[in-house]
Amino acid sequence: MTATKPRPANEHHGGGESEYFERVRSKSMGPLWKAMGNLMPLTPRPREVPYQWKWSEIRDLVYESAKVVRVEDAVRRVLMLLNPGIPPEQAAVTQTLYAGIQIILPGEVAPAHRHTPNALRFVMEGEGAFTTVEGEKTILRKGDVVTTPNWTWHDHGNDAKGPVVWLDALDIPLVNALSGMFYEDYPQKTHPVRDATNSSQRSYGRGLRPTGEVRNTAYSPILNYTFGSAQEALETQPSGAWSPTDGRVVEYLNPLTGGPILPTMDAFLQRVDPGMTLRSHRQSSSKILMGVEGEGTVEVENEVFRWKPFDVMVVPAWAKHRLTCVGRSPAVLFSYTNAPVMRALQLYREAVL
Ligand code: GTQ
Repeated sequence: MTATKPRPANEHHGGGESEYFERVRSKSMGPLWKAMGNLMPLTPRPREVPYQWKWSEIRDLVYESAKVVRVEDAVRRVLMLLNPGIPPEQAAVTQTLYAGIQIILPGEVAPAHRHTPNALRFVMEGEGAFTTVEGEKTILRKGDVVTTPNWTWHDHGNDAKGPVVWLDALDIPLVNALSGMFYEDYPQKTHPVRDATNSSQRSYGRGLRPTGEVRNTAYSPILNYTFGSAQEALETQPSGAWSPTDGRVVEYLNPLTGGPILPTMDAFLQRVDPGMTLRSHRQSSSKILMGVEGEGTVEVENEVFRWKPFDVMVVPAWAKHRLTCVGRSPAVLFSYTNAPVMRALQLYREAVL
C-alpha cells in the first residue's frame, strides 16, 4: 500500500492554488498577501522614469505644430511631454504633473476657458504675447512665470510680430487621479479685460497689499513674476542663503501666505555658479527642471543629463539627484514640483546624501 500523500495546505478546497486564485478573482477580490510587497515598498517606486527632452531635438516639431493645426481647432496648441514610463493617455510627465510646450502665432487667440487643474507657464521664446486671467492682462516676456490658478478664466493672445513659445506646467494627472476635473468654455472667445495690465503685480508684488480687498488665499494673487526680478534676487542673494543641494535658489511665493505660488505646485528659479559643488539629495516630491541660461548637468540616479537652455529634465519621486554647472557662465534653471501636495498630506520627505 502506498502512503497517502499529505495534501498541501493550499489545496484544501479541491483544486490547485491557481484554481483558488481564479475563483477569488472571479468575485472581484484579490489576496493581499501576494500584493503586499508591490503595494507597500519600503520607499517610493514612481512610474515616471528619469528623462530629458533636448530643445534642439524638439524645437522644430513645436514650430511645425503651428502649421498642423489652427488654434481655433486646437483650443490650446501644445505638444505634451509624455514620460515614457507612464501610459501616454495620462498626459503625465510624472505621476501627478503635466508638462507641455505651447506656441501661439501673431494674431491668434487661444480661447477663454477655465478648469480645475492649476497652471504655471514659463516663457521660453518670443515676446509680446499676453494672457488674460479673470480680467487682468499680462504681457509675456522671456523668463516670466505666469499663473492661471484653479477655475480662473484665462485666454492667451499674441499682438506681437513673431511666435511666442512657453512651457505649460499643470497638475492634470493629479486632478484626474482624484476625479476632480471640471472644465468650462467661456461663451466668448476672450474674457473682458477689467483691470489695468499687470495690476496684481503692482498691488501684491511689492511687499504691500490692499487691505480692503478680500482674496482667495489658496493661490497667489500675482499673475506675472517677471524674469528680471527673479534674476536680481538670485544675483544679490548672500552666500549664507545658498542651499547645499540647490545653490542659489528662490521660490515664486504667494505673498498672502508666504507659501507656494499654487496649492498643488511650487516653482523655483535657481542658479549653480561655476565651481559650486552641490550635494545629492532625494525628495519624495517629483520635479521638472528646465534649463534657462548657461549649461549644466542633472545627474539622476545613474544617468547624467547634460543640458542647454530649454531642455527639460524629469527627476522622479525619491530619485537621487544632483546639479552641476558646466562652463564659465552660471547655470540657471527653472523648476516646479508637487511638494505642496506631498506636504499637505504628510508625505514630503527629503534625504540629503
Ligand atoms: O493654456 O489653458 O498645456 O488648459 C494644457 C491645458 C495649456 C492652457 C495646456 C490647458 C492649457
